[in-house]
Amino acid sequence: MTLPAALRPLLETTLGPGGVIAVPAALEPYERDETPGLAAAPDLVVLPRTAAEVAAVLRLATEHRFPVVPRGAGTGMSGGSVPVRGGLVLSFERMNRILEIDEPNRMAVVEPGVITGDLQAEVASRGLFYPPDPASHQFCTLGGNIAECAGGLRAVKYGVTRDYVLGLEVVLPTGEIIETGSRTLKNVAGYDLTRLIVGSEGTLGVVTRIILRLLPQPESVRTLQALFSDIRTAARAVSRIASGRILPRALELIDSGAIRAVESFLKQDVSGGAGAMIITEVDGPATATSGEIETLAEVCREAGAVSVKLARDKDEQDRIWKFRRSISPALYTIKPRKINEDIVVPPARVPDIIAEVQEIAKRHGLLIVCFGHAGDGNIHTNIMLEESERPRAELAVQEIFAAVLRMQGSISGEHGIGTSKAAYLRLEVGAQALEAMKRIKLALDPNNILNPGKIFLSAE
Ligand code: 2HG
Ligand code: ZN
Repeated sequence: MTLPAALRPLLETTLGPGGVIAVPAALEPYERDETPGLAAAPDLVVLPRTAAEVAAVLRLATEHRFPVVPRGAGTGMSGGSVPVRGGLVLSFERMNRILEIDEPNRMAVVEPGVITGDLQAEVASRGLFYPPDPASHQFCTLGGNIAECAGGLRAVKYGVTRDYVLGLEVVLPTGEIIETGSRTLKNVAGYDLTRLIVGSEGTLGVVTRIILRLLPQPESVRTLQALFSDIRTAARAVSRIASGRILPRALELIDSGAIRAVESFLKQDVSGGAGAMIITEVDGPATATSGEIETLAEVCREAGAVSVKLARDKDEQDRIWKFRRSISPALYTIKPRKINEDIVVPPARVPDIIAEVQEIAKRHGLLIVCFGHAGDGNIHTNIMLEESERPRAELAVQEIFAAVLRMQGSISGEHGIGTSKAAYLRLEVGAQALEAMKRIKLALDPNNILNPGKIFLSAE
C-alpha cells in the first residue's frame, strides 16, 4: 500500500528527530523476520519513545486506514513482524529501558524494546531470576516475547512468557491507552486482558510497558550432556526423565542432523559421530542439585547413553548451551529456505511423535531434522528441503500436524501462527473457536489496521 504523502511530515512532527525512517535502503532490514522465504516492504518505519506517540500513530492509522505492524528484534519465526500489507512498522528500538527493578516485590518494569538477555543479566546481578529463556535471548526483545508468548529452554520447569507477565500498558488499535493487571501476584478483577494480549501476535494492541514477575536466583545449576547412538533411544531417555521424580529446568533432545549441522557451523567435533544428544539441567540448593544431576546421569546410562558428561564449571555449561543455541542458525546456513515447525505434544508422547516424523520423512524422501524442548513436548521439526521438494514437504507438514493433533498436541508451542501456520489454525481450534477469535479481533480492532494478515487467512 502507498501512504498518503501528507502523512510523513505529520509523523515526523509527532515522533521528533530520528523518529521516522523513509530511505528505501534503511527500510530493508524491516522487511523480514527469521521466517524463511517471507519478505514485504514497509512504506515507513517509525520509532516511538512513548505510549502517547504510539497512540498518536494508531489514531492516524485509524483515520487513514493504513496497516501498523509492531516489531521487536525480528527474531520471530512465523512472520509476526513482517509488514505483509505494507504500511508502517512500529519498531521499539527507542523504547528499550529497564524502568525499575523492584527487589522487595521481585518485579521488573520494562519497555518492550529491552533485549531479553539484558534483563536476565541485570536481574541476575541482584540475585534475581527471569526464567523465560528463548534460544535467541541475546537478540530477541521482551515485547516480541510477549507478542508471541515465547517459550524456550526452561519452560519444562518454569513455564513460558505468559507465566511471568503481571501487567501491561497497551495502546489499543483505536488509540486508547489501557493498563491491564497490576503489581500483584493475584488479580481477578474482570477479564484477564493481560493473558489475552500475551501471544496475540501484535494483532490486538501495542504493548508499551510490561510488569514482569521475577524469582530468586537459584543457588546452583548443574548441566549434563548425554550422547546416544540413535534418536529413538534418546527419546525414550527423555520420557524416563520427564516422568521421573526430578523436575529438570531444561531437557533438550537433539538428533544427528542437528548435531552434524552445529559441528560444522562451530567447526568442532563434540559428539564423535553420535546419533543423538540430550542436554539436561537442574537448579536449586547445591546440596540437592549434585545428587539430582548424578541421578539423571544414571537414568541416561540405563536408557542406553553411550557417554554422559557433567559440566564441571560455568565455562563448560556455557559451551554446552552455545552448542544448543547454535542449532537454528546452523540449519539456516545449510538450507536458508528450510521449513521449521514448533509442534508440541504431551511430554510422554515425544517418542511417538519422533517415530511418526521419521516415518513421514521416509515416506516422502525428505530430510527432517528434529530437536528442541523435548521435556515439555515441544519439538522443532525442520524440513531441510531443496526447492523442487516443496510440494512433498508441504504434504509432510500436513501429515505431521495431523499426527500432533491426534496426540492432543498443538501445531505451535512457541513460535505463533503468523502467516506461516494460518492455513492450519482451523484444524486445531475448530470453526467455532476460530469465529470467537475473529470476533475478539473485530471488537478491539474494528478497522483491521493492527498487523493485518496474521493468524487468520485473508480469505476467511
Ligand atoms: C530454538 O529452540 C528456536 O532454537 C528455533 O525456537 C527453532 O529454528 C528452529 O526450528
Ligand atoms: Zn525453541
